[in-house]
Parts: sequence; structure tokens; C-alpha cells
Amino acid sequence: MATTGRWVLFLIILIGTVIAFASVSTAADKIKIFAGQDRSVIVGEVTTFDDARLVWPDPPDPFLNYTYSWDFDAAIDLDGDGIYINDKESTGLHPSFVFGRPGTYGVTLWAFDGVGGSANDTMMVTAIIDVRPVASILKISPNPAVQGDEVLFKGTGTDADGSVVEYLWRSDLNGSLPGNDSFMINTLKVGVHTITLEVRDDAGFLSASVSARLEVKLDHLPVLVILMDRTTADTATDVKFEVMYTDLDGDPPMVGTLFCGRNMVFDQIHPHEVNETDNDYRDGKVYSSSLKLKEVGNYSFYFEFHDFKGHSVRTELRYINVVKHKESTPSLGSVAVLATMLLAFGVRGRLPAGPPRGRRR
Ligand SMILES: [Ca+2]
Ligand SMILES: [Ca+2]
Ligand SMILES: [Ca+2]
Ligand SMILES: [Ca+2]
Repeated sequence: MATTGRWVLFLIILIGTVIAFASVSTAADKIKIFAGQDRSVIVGEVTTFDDARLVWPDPPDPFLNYTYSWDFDAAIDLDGDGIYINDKESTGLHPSFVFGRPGTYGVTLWAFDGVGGSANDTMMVTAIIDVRPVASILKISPNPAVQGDEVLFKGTGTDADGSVVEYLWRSDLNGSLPGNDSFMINTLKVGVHTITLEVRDDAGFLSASVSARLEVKLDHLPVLVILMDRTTADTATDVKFEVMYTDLDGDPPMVGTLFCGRNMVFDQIHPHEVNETDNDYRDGKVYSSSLKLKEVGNYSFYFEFHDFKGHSVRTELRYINVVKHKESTPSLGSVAVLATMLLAFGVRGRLPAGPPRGRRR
């Protein structure tokens, strides 16, 4: 009996301990607050504590009414209650405040859940006398641009009481753009970009953001059209291979190649411009090569062109059947002329007569 009694007592103590720990941890987890990142602010400027948040519960308990209170100076006990971090200088989760004098301030945020739970968190704010830098966008060119174009960005930053140490360019479509006061980029997405620039000064303060609009249009792929329709040739013929390259944006080809050969083994030939003074690729430009196909058989060929933006285009495969060149024989015309001449000179009678029919055997 005594043993059983001790066991029961032990169990009661154990359960009590577990419950006690559970309730302690529940109390500790009841509410948790984050005042914000430590920061530097400018004396006399409005500062908003916009990164303060309730850490726990997450999400906030919908049945509770949370309230917040801020103390902006841990060195002063404003309400004289002997506690230096509980002066109710503002309410709400994201208040604004102006620090009137330079210095380092302990800023404390208090949170209350309305049912007896509370928590606080303190951040450090350094208030500095400084003039903010000023950013401006000078140039974005070309604008509108075509996808793949190198676009030049030019900006400037000034700081009345220091220097500009960083340029922060951003596109709402591409995200942050790498670059200093000026840079080139050719990987901008198609669409209408809002470009923003902020600059940072040597004291770490950002300028106001300035913005500009940039339109990047879709790049048209080049188009290749074979201009010839020859399907046969002989081994002595010069075969003229012709193709027209067109790019609606006016992009020139970087390299153009005619692939021509038999049994899918191709020679590569770079055709020349038919008109060297034509630099408008929007309405097409003709390229040509003349080749002798010296072997008898079936040739196949196609053209492939690359533009400066990394696009390549290729025509369909075409065929030319090459036959052996025949040595020239007198034409009917020249035979007729010869016959007329012979007649004119009366040679007919003197032509060797054929063997008499009677003696044919
Ligand atoms: Ca106080
Ligand atoms: Ca205080
Ligand atoms: Ca400054
Ligand atoms: Ca193009």
C-alpha cells in the first residue's frame, strides 16, 4: 500500500510539473514583438518605423485586440515613473517620429494583447545631421529600344555635404540593374519599364527615387527567302544561288552561309552582297554565290544566316540534279547554213555518190 501511495504521489507531482512547464511556455509564447532594424536617421526628418511587427502569434489571434506603445528615448523617463523605456510617446504599429537632436537613441516598442499579455523590444537609432543626396536620370537611349539592343543608361547623383558612393538602378520588369552612374545593358525584357534611380551618400542615406519610362519592343526574327528556282544543272554550268535576308527592325546579318553538297556533306560558302550600298535590311537584301557543281548527282543546299542579336534563321532544303555536260555538237542551224553554202557553190553534183543500188551486196 505504501509503495502504491508513493507511486500515485510521484505521478501527481510528474503531471503537475508537466502542466506547470506547459503553462510557463504558453505564457512565454503568448506574445512576441520586433521593433525594427537598428538604423541611422537624419535629424529633423520624419522617420517611419515601418518594419515593426508582431512576431508571435503569427497570424495574430483574431479574437484579441492588440495595442502598441512606443518610447523613443531610453535615456529619459518622460512620465517619471522610474522606468525609462515605457513612456507612451506614440501608438500604433508603424508610427512616425522626428529626432530633433543628433545622438543614439534606444527606441522601445511595447505590445499588449488586452488579456494581460505584453512584450517589448528595443532597437538603436542613430540620429545624424546630414543632407540627403539627389539623384537624376540624364539619358536612356535608345528609347523605345528593340529587344536585344544595347541600351545606354546615364544618371547623376550629387550630395551637398558629402559624396555619392552608390547608384541603385531598378526596372519594374527586370529588377535591379547592375551599374554605376552610366552603363549599357542588352538583356531588358520586352514591355514598358519604369526605371528608377536612387543614390546613396557617404553617410549611408538614400536620395529620393526618380523614375523614367523605357519601352522595349519585341525583336523581329530575320527572314530568309531563296530567290532561285533552278532544280537542274550540268557539270559545266555556273549555278547562281540567291537568297534574300529581311529583318523588320533593320538588324543586319552577322554572318551568312550557303551550305551546298551531296549526300548531306556540305561545303560552306559565304555569299556576297549583290548591292553593297543597300543598308536597309527592313525591305530585304539579296546575297548571292555562283558555283560550279562538278560532280554528277543530286545536290542539296540551304542558307543559314545569323544576326547580331544571336538569332539564326535557315531556309528549307532544296535540291539540284546535276548531269554530265555534253560536248557541243553542230546545231541544226549550222547544218542548214552549211547545206545552203554547198548548194550555192553547186557542189551537189560532185558529192561522192552512194554505191549503186544494184551493187549493194
Ligand atoms: Ca517612464
Ligand atoms: Ca523613455
Ligand atoms: Ca549627405
Ligand atoms: Ca530583328
